[in-house]
Amino acid sequence: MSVGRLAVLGGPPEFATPLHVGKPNLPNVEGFQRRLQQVLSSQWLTNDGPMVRELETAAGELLGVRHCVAVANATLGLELLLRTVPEKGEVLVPSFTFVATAHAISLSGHQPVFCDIDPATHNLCLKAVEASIGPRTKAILAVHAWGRPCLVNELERLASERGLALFFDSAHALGCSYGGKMLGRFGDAEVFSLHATKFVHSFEGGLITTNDDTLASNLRLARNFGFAGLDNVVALGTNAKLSEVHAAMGCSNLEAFETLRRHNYLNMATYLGELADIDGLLVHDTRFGGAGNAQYVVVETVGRGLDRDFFIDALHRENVLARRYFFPGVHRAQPYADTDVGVLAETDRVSGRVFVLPSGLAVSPAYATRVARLVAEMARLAPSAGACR
Ligand code: T4K
Repeated sequence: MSVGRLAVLGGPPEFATPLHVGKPNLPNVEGFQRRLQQVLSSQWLTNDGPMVRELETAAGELLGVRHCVAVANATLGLELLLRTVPEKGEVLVPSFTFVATAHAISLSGHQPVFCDIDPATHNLCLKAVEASIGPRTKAILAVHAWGRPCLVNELERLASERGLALFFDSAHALGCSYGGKMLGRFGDAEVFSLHATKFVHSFEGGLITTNDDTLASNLRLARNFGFAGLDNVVALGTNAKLSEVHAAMGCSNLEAFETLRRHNYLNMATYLGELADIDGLLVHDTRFGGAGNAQYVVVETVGRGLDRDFFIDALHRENVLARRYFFPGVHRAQPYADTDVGVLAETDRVSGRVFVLPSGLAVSPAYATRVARLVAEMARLAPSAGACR
């Protein structure tokens, strides 16, 4: 299989219809339709209904964690969690993340303090975190970027020594593991996203997981206006509930977890097989030796001065809608850009180098091969196309 003349050189696009990053997986439509019928027949549509409970139980069992609190989305889940930190102050967080991570901190009344990342892993740099701890620091919110587990043990030790809360933004990390144990049980709590673009989704949705009984019951109150009974409001709360239809989709997709992961692994192997030896490009193996879910295919321009934006432009012309996650780094987005966030040299470097390729059920290994060959051809042509810095 060889690629034709690249669209950037005037050829026709390789794909007739757009290939998205994050096209929703729909592995179990029958299961969803059956559950949808159940929801409609029951006329119980939201407010901690049976489908939400089924989702919480199934996810809790998969992750091996005592409490799983379903919420409307991961952003609200993070916000609710951060609101449980009693005193307002600073929360240490990477800037190399989706903007929701920092916004949740701000919306909960805290202030994000951005720490640089380790360029090899794209996760928080432990030294940077240590150096950023000050008298106003209340918590660390670490992100498992691309589902690659952070330095969990080290962060737990640091947080406990310094009396800080430790939360993980595990939005990317459903089904990923650390030290042979599924993520979900670490720190004080973790938050997973079930957004439509995620590996396992519920249209919109999120899961907060924790082994802390008190925290879990406070979060249940907080997601439902603080109601402890029909007329009994015992805490400040909001509406962060997941509806039954959303939960029905979540349950159906969770049943297909292994199928989805296997498919992502196959695509990842295909991409690596085609691109592992391309000079100047690094493909991150997001299977992480079996600890990852491989939902993101992350490529980095690391040599020959290859220009990441050339790949983005050239791929888009082929109808491959590759993404620049997480460009330009949250510290360069509003409302943070106008504040003094210090120097985040690695974040700036990495966010200027990464592009993400499509995977998931919408992409067969044959499609992945074609996409990879386009990328390889682009890398070959880049110097003559003036796409090297
Ligand atoms: N923390 C981290 C580290 C995160 O990455 C995220 C979310 C969060 C927290 C917050 O989680 P949630 O509150 O969302 O549960 C997407 C997602 O919207 C976002 O959830 C995700 N991270 C982020 C990494 O990616 P974008 O900017 O890619 O745009 P979006 O959602 O419009 O979708 C991208 C492409 O997917 C579109 O071009 C078309 C395709 N698509 C999308 C949808 C929604 C479809 O084909 N069908 C669809 O239904 O944000």
